[in-house]
Amino acid sequence: MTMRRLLVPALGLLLAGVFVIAISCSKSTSPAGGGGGGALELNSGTLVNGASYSHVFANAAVYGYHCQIHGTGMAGSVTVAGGGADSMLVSVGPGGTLSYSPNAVTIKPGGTVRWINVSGGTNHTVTSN
Ligand SMILES: [Cu+2]
Repeated sequence: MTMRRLLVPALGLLLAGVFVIAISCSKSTSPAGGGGGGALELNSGTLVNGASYSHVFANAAVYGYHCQIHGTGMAGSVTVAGGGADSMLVSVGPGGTLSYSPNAVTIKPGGTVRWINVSGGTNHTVTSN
């Protein structure tokens, strides 16, 4: 009888504890205000004609990017791997085209890529996919 009197409140406390843990878990997994993804690897903002943007890539991976103004039809990639170049220069919008040239480059970890808008008058961006 006394055991049962002790067990019922103890079970109640245990269930209350599980409930609180469940609530805190659901809170931690839901994104807060659309954030939580971290900063973009590449985020040049608007590059006017003649403007350039440089980025140092610390880690080996393939980094896809596109132009936020013209969409994913204007896209390129940076492969960061051992044996790659120290640095690369990419022309943005050459000849008025919606393209990056070269649109695929390979650099080593710690290497730098510099993009320069050579469009002659069209704004572009370099933005991670
Ligand atoms: Cu563009």
